[in-house]
Amino acid sequence: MTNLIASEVHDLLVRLGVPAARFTGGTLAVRSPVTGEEIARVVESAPEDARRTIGAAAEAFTAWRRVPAPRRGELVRLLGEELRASKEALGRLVTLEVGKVVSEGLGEVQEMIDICDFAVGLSRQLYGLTIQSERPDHRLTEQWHPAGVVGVISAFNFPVAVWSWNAALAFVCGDPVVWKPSEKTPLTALAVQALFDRAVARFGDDAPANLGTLLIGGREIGELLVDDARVPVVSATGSTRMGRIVGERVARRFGKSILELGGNNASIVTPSADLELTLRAVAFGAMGTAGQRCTTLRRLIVHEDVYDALVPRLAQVYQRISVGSPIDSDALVGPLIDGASFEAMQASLSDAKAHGGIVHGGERVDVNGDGSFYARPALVEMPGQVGPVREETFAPILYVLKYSALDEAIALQNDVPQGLSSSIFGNDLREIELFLSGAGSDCGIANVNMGPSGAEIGGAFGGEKETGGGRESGSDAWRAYMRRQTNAINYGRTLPLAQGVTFDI
Ligand code: UN1
Repeated sequence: MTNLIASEVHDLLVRLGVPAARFTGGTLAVRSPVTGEEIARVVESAPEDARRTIGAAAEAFTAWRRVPAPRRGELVRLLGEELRASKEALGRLVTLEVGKVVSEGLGEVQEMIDICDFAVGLSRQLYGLTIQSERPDHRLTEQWHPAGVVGVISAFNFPVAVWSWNAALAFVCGDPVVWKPSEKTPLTALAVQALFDRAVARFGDDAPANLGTLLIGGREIGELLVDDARVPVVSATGSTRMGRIVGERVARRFGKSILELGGNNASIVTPSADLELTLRAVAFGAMGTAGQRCTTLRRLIVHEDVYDALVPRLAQVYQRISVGSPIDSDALVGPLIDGASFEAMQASLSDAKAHGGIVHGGERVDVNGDGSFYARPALVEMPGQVGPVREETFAPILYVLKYSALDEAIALQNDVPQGLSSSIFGNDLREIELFLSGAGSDCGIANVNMGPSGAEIGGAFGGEKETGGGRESGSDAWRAYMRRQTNAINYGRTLPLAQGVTFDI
């Protein structure tokens, strides 16, 4: 087993076009969570090289912003083609580097393809407004111009899709991208970079050199992007702790940040819910990706009338859900990313017990020996929203709370520091609409009769409060990658001033 993963990873990387020198003999050791074995040693970016890369991106901007947006869309179309052609290989690499089960590894690449398609269409739709002027013979309008270099800092759990949500939009918007992936997942990033380079080569000469580049390294490399005034937009995905630092530092130099941080997502199960559908949705939402999505369902708020019909059945599902290797079993739950993640899970479970929680599951499952960390997902019945229930632990823990009135459930759902995603299960129109109203969920995403995870790319993705407020992906999220310019045009022969001001010289 041990050498098999490493050699498959090497074969895949070479097949995807990554030179072997990039991932052998470097200083950054990469481990597969599937077995814990070391699978590569990636060459890291020196700070001086990183600064040069940022400078080169700024140089690329001066050319790329002049390429018409629909033509820029053609590059993203070619990137989508490369991703389609390499979906199996890249999806497999996601599975090997992150431990996602096969369908989720492939799903991640599909998400990349989808955002490319979206961005291609968008490249002809970067609309501004026409505004009625108060002055005669005047026209008032706004247009959107490219913003400049976009720095993308991404997390291990969606090692490639998050780049694509940002990059596909940034490229059509006229911006170069410098990407700093998680140091836990540089291999999938190298593969995507190779696919992007291929798309650029097919695209032709009007793509400047260094339009999309990669920085490999830890925190200090990310900080270079955060602090560099040549990077007007920084998009960062990860913990709230990280986002607070990034947001403050980018703001200090008046850059803009797009922050997609922690989630503590809840679902409310009302008395009118279809419990079969709810059971399946909760299982996927809470245990899919081994609880390592920022949209993972972490709190289940169940009405007292359906609690006994739902929660014991859910506990049974937790007991029998398959936990195992994503490469040689059909298990639905793969490994946690590393030992630190398993320890954080155990610490939260102990804390939950200390606060009166009843824990089902959560124990370590031996799948591939000591170096890998598989855990049975945990279902924790809690007496109240206390202790770890208010925090995001990036592991499969679902806290269950009971409620009796919907107002109370909505208040519980909102009473956490995070505000990413949420959902409600039910068929009572009044309850559903209240949940979706301004007095309902305070999250960036609010779903009905499905869990909080698994968003499509067509909608804006992101959340409020400690989730950071950024929006990525669909809807009008593209605006964050451009700068708005308001234009007032006088086509008359006189000079009427706004607000009736006179100034006769
Ligand atoms: C994340 O967990 O960082 O909505 C992103 C979802 C996915 C994206 C998750 N489309 O679950």
